Amino acid sequence: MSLLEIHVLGSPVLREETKLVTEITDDLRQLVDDMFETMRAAQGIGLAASQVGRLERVAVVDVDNEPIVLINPEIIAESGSERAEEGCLSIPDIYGDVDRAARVTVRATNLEGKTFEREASELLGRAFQHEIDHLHGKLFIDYLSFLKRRGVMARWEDLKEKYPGQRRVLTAPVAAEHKMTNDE
Ligand code: K1U
Ligand code: ZN
Repeated sequence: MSLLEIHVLGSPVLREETKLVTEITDDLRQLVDDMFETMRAAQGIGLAASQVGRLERVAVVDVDNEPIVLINPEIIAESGSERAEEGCLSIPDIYGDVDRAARVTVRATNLEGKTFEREASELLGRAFQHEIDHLHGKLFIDYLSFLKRRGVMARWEDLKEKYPGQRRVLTAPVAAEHKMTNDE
């Protein structure tokens, strides 16, 4: 498994429409493994392929220790509305309140090629919507009011200097049992 670089706001790939996956290949399985590793290293609960510079329509989500792979996901039903704060691994240190459907039903394919449907609310439902948006080139800041978005973009002008090449380079978390102590 490898840690992938995460593209940050301003990288054109984040605005691309992803392409339907037509075949589950070893390359796709590797991508999914790497995406889970990258998502965990970044302490996220989801990650879409476009965030790591790939255009396959695939995302991973893990809320409450249940890893979910979403290949060609679509929202087939939604109800209600709920506002909650969101962040994005591609826009570090920026947060904003976003109105989303309170409950969604997602249809997707898993890595075994099986189509499944999953109903979700609360954080899982929000993560599904956030990741599916990524797969269509949409970011949570697109939902903010003109004034809030203007504020976000002004802050990002300073923050973006930390990400040369519009990439965020992660370091693997040090496993607790391998942590160096002063005695070593
Ligand atoms: O796609 C991404 O950028 C990952 C993003 C997804 C997300 C889903 C739902 C709400 C906000 C963001 C994150 O994982 S960033 C924030 C995060 O790690 C987190 C958010 C809420 C609770 C716990 C962690
Ligand atoms: Zn995001």
